[in-house]
Amino acid sequence: MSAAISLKETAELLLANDDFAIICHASPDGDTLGGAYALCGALQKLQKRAKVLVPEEPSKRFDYLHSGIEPQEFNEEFIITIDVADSALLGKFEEKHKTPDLCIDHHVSNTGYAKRLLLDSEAAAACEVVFELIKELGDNIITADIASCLYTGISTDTGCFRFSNTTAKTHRFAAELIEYGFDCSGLNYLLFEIRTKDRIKLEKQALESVEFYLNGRCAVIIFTKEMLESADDEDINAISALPRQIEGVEAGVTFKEKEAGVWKISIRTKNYMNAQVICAKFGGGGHQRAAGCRITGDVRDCKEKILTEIERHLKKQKGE
Ligand SMILES: [Mn+2]
Repeated sequence: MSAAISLKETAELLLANDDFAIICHASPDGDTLGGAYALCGALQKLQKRAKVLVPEEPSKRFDYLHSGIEPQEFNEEFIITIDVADSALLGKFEEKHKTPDLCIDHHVSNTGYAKRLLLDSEAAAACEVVFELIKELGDNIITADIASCLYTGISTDTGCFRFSNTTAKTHRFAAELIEYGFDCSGLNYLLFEIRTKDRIKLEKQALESVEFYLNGRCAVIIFTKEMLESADDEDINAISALPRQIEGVEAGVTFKEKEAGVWKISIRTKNYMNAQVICAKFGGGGHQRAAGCRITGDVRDCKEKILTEIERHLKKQKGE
C-alpha cells in the first residue's frame, strides 16, 4: 500500500532526485497527458532530466502538449505516474513499472500500487494537483506552454467547467493559468468545438443506436469494433458524455468493443447515482459521475449485468 505524502514532501522528493520518467495511463486523455507534459517541462526547467512515456498513441489533437519539451534520452531512475488509478491502466508499461516511486492522482478509487501517493480526491483533475506541486517546486517555473498543458487537463476533466466536479478552486486555477498568456480561446476551440467529419459520423451512429431502459432513466449506446476502427480515442471519450445529456437520463452507459467479446464500459451519471460504485462491482473504477470497467461476453449478457446493477442503485438511492 502506498505511503500518502503531502505536496511539500513530494516537492522535496522531486528536488532530491533526477532522471524522471513520467507515465500516462492507457487510452490517454487530456488530464494524464497534460499533467505529464506539464511536470516534465517543470522538471526540465529545474535542469533535471525528464521524459514522458505514453502506453498508447494519443489523439493527434494533443500534439501541442509537447511544445517546450526537450526530447531527452537517459536511463530512468525515478518513475512517476499521473492520473493512473491502478497499475493495470499502465498498459505496456505495467510489467516493468508495477510499483512506481510516486503516483500523483485524484481518483478516489486509487489502488495504492505506487510506493508513494500524492492524492487529492477532491480535485477535479490530476492537473490541479500537478499545478499545486509545480508551485511548491519553486518560483518562475511555469511557462505559457506548461500553463496550457495544465489548462488542458483541468478543462477536459471538467467538460470545459460544466461537470459537477468543477469547484470555485477549479475556476481560480484556470484563471491563474490563463494569466500565463497561452491562447485560451484557441485551445477551447481545439478541445471542445471543432469536430472531424469522422466524429460527426460516429455521433450520428451513436444517437441513432441509443436505447432506453429503466423508464428512460438509463440510456445505452453501443460501439462495435467495426464502428471504432478508425475512430479517435478522444472523440469516443467525448461521445461517452452524450447519453447522460438526454433529459431524464440518470445513467448514461457506453459500450465499446475493444476485441470480439471484450467490452470497455463507461458510465456517466447525474444526481445521486455513483458511477464509481457501480463500476467497482465489475473491477473498474473512476469518479462519482464518471467511471469505467471491462466486461467480457455476449453484448446482451453484459448489458443485462450492467442494467441490473444500475437498477439496484437507482432503487437503493431512491429508497424504492
Ligand atoms: Mn483525471
